[in-house]
Amino acid sequence: MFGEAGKTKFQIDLRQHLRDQNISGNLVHLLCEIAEASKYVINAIRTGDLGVAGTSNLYGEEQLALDVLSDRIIRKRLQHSGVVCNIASEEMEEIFQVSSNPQGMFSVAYDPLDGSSLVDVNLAVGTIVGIYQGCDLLQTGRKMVGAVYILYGPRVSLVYSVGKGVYEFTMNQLMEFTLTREQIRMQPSGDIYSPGGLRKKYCEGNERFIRYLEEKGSKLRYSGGFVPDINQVLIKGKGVFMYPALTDSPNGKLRLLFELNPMAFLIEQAGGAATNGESPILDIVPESLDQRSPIYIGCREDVEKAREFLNGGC
Ligand code: AHM
Ligand code: MG
Repeated sequence: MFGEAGKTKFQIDLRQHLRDQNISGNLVHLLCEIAEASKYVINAIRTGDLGVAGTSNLYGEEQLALDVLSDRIIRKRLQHSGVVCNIASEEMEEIFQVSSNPQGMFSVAYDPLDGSSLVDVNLAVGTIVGIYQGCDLLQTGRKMVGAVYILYGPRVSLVYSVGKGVYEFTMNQLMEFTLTREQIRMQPSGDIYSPGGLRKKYCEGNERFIRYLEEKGSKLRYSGGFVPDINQVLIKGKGVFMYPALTDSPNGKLRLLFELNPMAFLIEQAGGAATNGESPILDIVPESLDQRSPIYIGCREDVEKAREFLNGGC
């Protein structure tokens, strides 16, 4: 029999851990609400219809696409959390203002189910969340007070930072998140690379960076899911992920608010770096909700090398 005092660090659950972190009760509450929402998202992924929106289930009822359903699950939690004023999601065209809480303490930008096109082939997907103080969402990522991702893989893990290092929790059989890694740190450079986009559309600088990585012995590790690909780089502590500018999309594919800023926040907190090729991702001032940017993210020295190869342009 173990009482609370007899718990090892691997039995500490998310709420208890957050309470021990000396952060505001409201932020603890918000992070726990996000974690709760993810339990419904993983349930939807595991049991939901694989069809697209508009298809019917066994009973002839219309099904929602998983990304739409995940968006609703998370938005509802945030909306009723009592601490959020503005919500932006990759699935919504405009900011959702929480009318019951116009002076709320936080605003949240999230991608409810990144990589949703991988669900039909049963590959890992994830939720990505960035948290800002106050009601302004168009701030630099540097101003975030917290970032979280949840990876729905063979296991479900939650990685978060509130600017005090990076922690990983893993869902147990009781669907509780228990602490599995603390103060995750990245090496200065690594031997994994994860390159998004079509290679024939790379610019010369990016192509030379890829050749540099291959020559130094880096292995290609790309799943096509941003969350699992970043998780691999972060947890192994080595490597670099990129989604570069392409000849027909100079801003790449991934979105600053919903995808890049939260990941850049987490990777920087672990001692890594993230750039668009010129400046840190976290220093980009967003002009619109759906702004995209190229990204090079991972070990500090590898990201710096990317910047050298791109030399201010792509
Ligand atoms: P999504 O937001 O529509 O799911 O797209 C984002 C996904 C990322 O998970 C992944 O890094 C990228 O798109 C992969 O794109 P590509 O197939 O062009 O390499
Ligand atoms: Mg996405």
